[in-house]
Amino acid sequence: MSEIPVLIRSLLTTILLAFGSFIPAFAQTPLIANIESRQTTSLDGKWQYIIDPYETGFFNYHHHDRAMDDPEAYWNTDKPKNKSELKEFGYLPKNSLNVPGDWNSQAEKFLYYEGSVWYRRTFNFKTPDPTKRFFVYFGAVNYEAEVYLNGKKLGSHEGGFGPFNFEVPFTLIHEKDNQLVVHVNNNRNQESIPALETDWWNYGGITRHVSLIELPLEFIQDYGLQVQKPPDSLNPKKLATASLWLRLSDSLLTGTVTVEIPEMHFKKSFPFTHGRAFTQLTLTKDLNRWSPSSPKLYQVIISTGTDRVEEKVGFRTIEVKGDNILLNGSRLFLRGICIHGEMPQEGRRAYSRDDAIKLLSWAKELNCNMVRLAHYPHDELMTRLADSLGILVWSEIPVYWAVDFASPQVFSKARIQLNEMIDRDHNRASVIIWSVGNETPVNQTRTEFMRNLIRIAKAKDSTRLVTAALAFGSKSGTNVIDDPLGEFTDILSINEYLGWYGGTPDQCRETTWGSKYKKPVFFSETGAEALGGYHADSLTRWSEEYQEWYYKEQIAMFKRMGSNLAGISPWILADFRSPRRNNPTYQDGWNNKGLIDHNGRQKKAFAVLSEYYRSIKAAP
Ligand code: GCB
Repeated sequence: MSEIPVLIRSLLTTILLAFGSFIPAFAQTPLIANIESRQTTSLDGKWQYIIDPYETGFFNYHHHDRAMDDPEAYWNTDKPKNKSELKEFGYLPKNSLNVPGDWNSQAEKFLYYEGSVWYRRTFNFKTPDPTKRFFVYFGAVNYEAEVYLNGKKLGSHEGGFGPFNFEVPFTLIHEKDNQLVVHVNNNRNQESIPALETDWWNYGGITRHVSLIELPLEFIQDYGLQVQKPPDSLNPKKLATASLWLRLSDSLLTGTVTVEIPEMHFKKSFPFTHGRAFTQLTLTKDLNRWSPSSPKLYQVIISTGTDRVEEKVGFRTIEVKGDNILLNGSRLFLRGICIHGEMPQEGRRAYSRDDAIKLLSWAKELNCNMVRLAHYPHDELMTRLADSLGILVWSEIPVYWAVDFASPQVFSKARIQLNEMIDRDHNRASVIIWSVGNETPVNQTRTEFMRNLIRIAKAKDSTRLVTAALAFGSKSGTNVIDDPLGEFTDILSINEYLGWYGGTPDQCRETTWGSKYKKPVFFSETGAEALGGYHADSLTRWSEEYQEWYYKEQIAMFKRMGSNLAGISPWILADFRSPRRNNPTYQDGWNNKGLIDHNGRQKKAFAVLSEYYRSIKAAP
């Protein structure tokens, strides 16, 4: 790499060394891609906490902001300087929470808690190396996070499901007893994304993994590798062209980058300038394209003079032609299921690899080739596992129901969450659909808001489909999909509950579906509740038999639609907690539309859907 940035960097390092104690609040730094392939130190485990509903850690008794060095500020040390000093806060091992994990499921006092909690983790570190850069990385914190290390603010982040990282000047890291403090607040708010109303539990806390990343001074920030669309994809035996873009950590950098795909005996070097590069790669004619029936991933190594990342990449194309979705040029029917990021047996947020394995194995058992990860980006472990299991993914941001569509600030929050979702997962072959929201009310302000999100998603990633789930009421008879947002989405995604919210399931028999737009029609939701283990005749609501009947009628309706239907993802794989579900006999704080109940047991409808999917299962 060129000499100038190295000089600038060492100058900066010297300045930081000299003025280490005056380090200002650092802004959030661009997301570092593929932290799995980086040198990291895990900061998971037990974190001590203080519940702070009055925000005493931030404000004094006249509600003035505490100064950074205020000894009563909760980001500063809780150890009194001497035996006379007053301290009215403290972190203790007896008050500990597991990270990753939501707080609600870890102690009874947290179950309904919405508000502010301070987390603190102490750690030791080897002597920090001045020729390295350090970042603290969070998989997700719900909803707001303010991060401090050793009494200095590193930055803040808003949004409960996106990854973020802050740079840590090496002068701030000590060998012993580093104090990482995170203030987390999960209050619901009309100016947030999502806003006040959701049909899921507002699990608070540091819900995903935390790590300290160590990188060279000049490193590979992000890259994207995608095989290009047809005509190649029509003939898998033809040479395939892929495009590769690369962004370095610093916009001043020039140098050479090398990309290798050992299994294809592929190696190419090309220059980068201004910290960026773009090139076309001609890949082997025997390229094995990624699909659910053959989820082939290739090891890809990208290196510069100073940095190297390894990635596993699947090559596939996804596109829409008329009312069909094509994967690698062939028509695809999506045998999907919606999933919340929650483990029903434990009533908690999903966070581990075992959780991801459990959820996606259930989807496999259902004969699915696709999952809709509702209603927010799930843990990266899910999309990475979907890549290796061959499960197509719909990923969504929580622009859910009624957010404040007229507010430019709210739009900017939605845009940030959309960018974070795409930034994290744009190299996942499994992810074929970005969804910019769910069941938003039909009016012009909302349509403009959503349309602008679609524009952003497409500008950022032209290789995937973009959609939004549209609410469709529950009307029997002739239904025409005419939501004006449908003009801008790649596929028409409809949430429909005919026979649950209104009428009985037999209404499906007289119902037909048409559309104002010639685009693939996808039923992104349909479902009925059943309390696991409750049996009665099929006309009895809340029984497993009613749900089973509902699925039979819906499936018969889907079959009648024939090739006019591009797929379905019924609501939902497993029961999940929701404070709006207050029927004391059949719900008691749970939405029981799962095909799997709170005990992990399959309800009768599971077999109905799984048999339907088995009967239509064909490659891909
Ligand atoms: C919907 C929503 C979903 C709800 C579901 C229900 O349309 O998109 O978040 O949980 O209905 O159960 O009513």
